[in-house]
Amino acid sequence: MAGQGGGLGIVERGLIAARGGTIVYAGPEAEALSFTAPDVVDCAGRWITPGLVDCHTHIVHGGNRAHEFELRLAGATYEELARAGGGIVSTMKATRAASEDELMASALPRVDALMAEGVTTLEVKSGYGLDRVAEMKSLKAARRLGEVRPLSVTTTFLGAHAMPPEAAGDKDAYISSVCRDMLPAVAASGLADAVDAFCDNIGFTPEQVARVFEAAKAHGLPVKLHAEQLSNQHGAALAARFGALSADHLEHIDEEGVLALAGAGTVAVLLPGAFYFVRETLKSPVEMMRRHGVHIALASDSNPGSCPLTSLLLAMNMAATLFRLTVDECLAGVTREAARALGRLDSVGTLEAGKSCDLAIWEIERPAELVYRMGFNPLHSRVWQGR
Ligand code: DI6
Ligand code: FE
Repeated sequence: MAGQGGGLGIVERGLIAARGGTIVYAGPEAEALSFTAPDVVDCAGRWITPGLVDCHTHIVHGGNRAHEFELRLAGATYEELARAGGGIVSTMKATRAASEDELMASALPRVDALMAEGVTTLEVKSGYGLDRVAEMKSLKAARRLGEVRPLSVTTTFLGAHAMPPEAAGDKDAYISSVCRDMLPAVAASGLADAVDAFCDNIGFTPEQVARVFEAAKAHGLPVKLHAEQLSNQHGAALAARFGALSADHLEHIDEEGVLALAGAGTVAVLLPGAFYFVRETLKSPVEMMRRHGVHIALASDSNPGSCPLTSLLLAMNMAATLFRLTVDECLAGVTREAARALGRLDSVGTLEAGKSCDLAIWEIERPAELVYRMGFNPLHSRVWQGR
């Protein structure tokens, strides 16, 4: 995955050496300096990729929304349920009612499912607390996932996700509390690595999002944005203007938005599981993104409402089948590009000296098998920080 230009940078008969959890050599075995290592693992012809990076999840939350799924099967739409006080707000109630321990315990089986398919870096958003106490509780639970599992966790504060009922529909006042109360407390406690918002007709306007982004910048936190998921609010251009790490979803993005992402180097994170699960019909303009040289990442969007998915392998298959991404784009999308979308390309996402020795070792004969199968896990083993 290393190096510029397209392609996967495949190395046959490769060797990876690590010391203290950091890669010191990755390349052809024949070109490696001779060294003695106490632990040599012969991967016996298997394929090694960077450990997978899931750069967009809402995996910490209370409850589930299986009942809303049944209502949707009976004809209700995702947007109607949200407007009727269900949706994110119903998960908010369950999240507020859960303790930090309970939030962590309920997230662990989902995290384990991702890890079983080779995930070594996981982004986790808050956004189901919607007040200072519950947002901080969620972020603490997220941080602790990385303490109880061999996995790197990055956290994102998503206070501007939806309106809590007590805000009584006053979005500007709620955004003020996000900026003046929640975000400073989150930043001061070091609980978030980035700040996100939901810019949409059922979320917040670009003006409201801009206020959140200004506050994030004032606290030295990078930003990312849920943009153009259900409608085109020109959120991608706003994100680009703030130098966002990523703009995510993007089914409704137009060419102006694509150009803005390209110009700013903001990664487009595609979430095919959410597209599938809410039965969206408009697709992201992938060909236009390619033409303008936008970086494309893929993520699970694991969340109880629009995408109860805990498989990056299936996300890749969906991206290929539904969005016509190539195998190379899918694999780069869950490694190098996902790392870029987290601002972590310096430490993960490719197999290069100086990066964390995070590996996924696969029982496959060619990389396309990782994208082609549905519901089959060919992971042989997983290495995180050299272990
Ligand atoms: N868009 C999404 O797809 C998730 N959040 C967002 O802003 C879904 C959140 C949910 O329905 O619980
Ligand atoms: Fe999301």
